[in-house]
Amino acid sequence: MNCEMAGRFLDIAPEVRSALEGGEAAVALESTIITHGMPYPQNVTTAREVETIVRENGAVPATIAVIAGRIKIGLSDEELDWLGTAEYVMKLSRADLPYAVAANRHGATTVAATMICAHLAGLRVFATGGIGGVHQGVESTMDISADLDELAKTPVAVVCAGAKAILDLPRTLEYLETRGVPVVGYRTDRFPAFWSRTSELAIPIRLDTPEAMASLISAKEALGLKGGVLVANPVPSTDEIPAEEMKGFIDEALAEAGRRGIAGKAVTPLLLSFLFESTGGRSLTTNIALVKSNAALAARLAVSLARSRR
Ligand code: PSU
Ligand code: MN
Repeated sequence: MNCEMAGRFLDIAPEVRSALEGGEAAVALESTIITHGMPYPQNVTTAREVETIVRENGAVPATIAVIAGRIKIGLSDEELDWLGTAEYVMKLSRADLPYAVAANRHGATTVAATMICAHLAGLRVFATGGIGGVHQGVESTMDISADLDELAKTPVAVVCAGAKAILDLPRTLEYLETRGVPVVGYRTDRFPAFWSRTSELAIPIRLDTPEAMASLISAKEALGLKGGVLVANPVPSTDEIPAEEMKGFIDEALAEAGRRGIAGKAVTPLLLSFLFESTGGRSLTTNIALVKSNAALAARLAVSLARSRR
């Protein structure tokens, strides 16, 4: 555990604890994707399948959420089921986490909050779908996801399929560079755009194996550089929705959010559910495929990191 004082707020599942104590591979998984990112029942089915994929690739899964103020590192089957349909579950980012803990609330952790909890528990690798980023229209809204600053602060490697293409991707990459976050493309020369394998943007660093990524992470630690690493893994080509095709749907979704005056935390969940409807469920199929692919890569990275520590 990385913080003794925080220990009293954490419930680490026995399987996760023994992996951590034995220096074995473990992968953190977030819960906002379950409560605010996908509809029921696909959310629960996907969460379970993702845990299985992590295991098949040699690591122990640790899905993270806050239940009645307790930070759970690893959820039981019952807890996962409950989360899939529960009401009054907060969407927790860095700013919300201490309140949820102090007030015994239920909360699903975003990328930022999952990174914080993973690090407290001693986990170094985390798989998600797509990180939050700089929103389109940032000039007037100032809406920049806390995920980006977290990547600059907290030493966890986050495996994603890029940033969600509803965002301002060029500014998201610029911001990550400003904050000193290494952005690594896995077997790609382009920054992936979540539902699509490529964007116009060149990837800052390309690496083709989990071992090479583990070496980068170890070098970063040895140099005393704070913060995480972002690993961008393009969605498998069989499941991608090409960017040209996705653009029309995204523009419609953004216009709808504008008409309804949606702001703050509600923006990303609304856009995702609008896209689910307008693409006739295709956006969700792609989202599920990319999360699974990220889970497999994260597990292989965790295995490689664990080996290099021995
Ligand atoms: N990946 C997905 N679906 C999601 C998310 C990630 O495939 O719903 C969530 C993550 O929890 C991420 C959040 O942190 O979306 C971003 O929210 P915001 O833009 O409000 O920071
Ligand atoms: Mn935001």
